[in-house]
Amino acid sequence: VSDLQRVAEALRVAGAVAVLSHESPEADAIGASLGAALAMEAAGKQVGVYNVGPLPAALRGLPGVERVQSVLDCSYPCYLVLDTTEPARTGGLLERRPAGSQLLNVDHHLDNRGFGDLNWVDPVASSAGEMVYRLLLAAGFPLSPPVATNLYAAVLTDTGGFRHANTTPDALRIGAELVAGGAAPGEIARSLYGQRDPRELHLLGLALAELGVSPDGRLAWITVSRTAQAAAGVGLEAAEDFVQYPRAVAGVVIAVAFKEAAAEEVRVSLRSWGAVDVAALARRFGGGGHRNAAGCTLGLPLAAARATLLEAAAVLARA
Ligand SMILES: [Mn+2]
Repeated sequence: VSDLQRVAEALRVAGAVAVLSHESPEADAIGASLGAALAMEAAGKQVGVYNVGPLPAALRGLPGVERVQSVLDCSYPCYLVLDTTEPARTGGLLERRPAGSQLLNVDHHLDNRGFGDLNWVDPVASSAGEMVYRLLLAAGFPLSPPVATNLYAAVLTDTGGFRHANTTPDALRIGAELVAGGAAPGEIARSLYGQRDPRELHLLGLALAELGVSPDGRLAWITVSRTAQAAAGVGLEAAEDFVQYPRAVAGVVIAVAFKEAAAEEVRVSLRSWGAVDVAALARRFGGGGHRNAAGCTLGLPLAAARATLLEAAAVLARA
């Protein structure tokens, strides 16, 4: 019996399930959660969806998103945790989980800690959305258009719009199945990518004005300072995808976005092309992620954080 089948069976027999995912969620966390929740509900279960947030505006078009709650103040016999490497990343949602309840861990991160009573971790899967799709098939839960829409949004986001190296045959096949099941690609793309506030683009402009490139051209970075956030009138939630711009510079193998959250708190997004492993780099600074997309947080002032991280990244970029 595979891990997938064990988790599917646990969900099949559960009467009530809490579905959780990581803090600062993107469409994979929320789309996978809502897809699983709506399908299990259609299969007759009592389901709650929980995330501490904050939910970016781009996710507000996902079907059922109004059901996401930030406080988990009742108990369930079964907890399904999606897209989350370790319990702390739920932002405390699991703290009051009753003894004897079942914890199911479904994730595609290589550095997942295996914290569940049952664990299905598949680092080859493109997204948690893809894993939930396979889970629904295995458990016999129905695929409705709202479920398909959420899961399509999840797969689309984590593959960078079917552009990243994790755009596997399975990701594309499942994408096709989800479209056949009622997901509308044009509407979903607009809902996810066509919701920008002009102030967010102003912040992007300020960040791009400080684009840096290493002398050898292999490393590029941008900085989103608190000064820029104040000037633009929006915070870091607007800057989630800004790292794609230094990554788009010709010849670059590692891209970095430095996002100043507080006087001594800098969130770092890392992206790479090909075999360059930025997850290993992120882990050296207490973070994690995937080979080509990772992140960490440095407890340093902005300038020191940038100097420290860029020094390590430059070595990796030359290798
Ligand atoms: Mn994911």
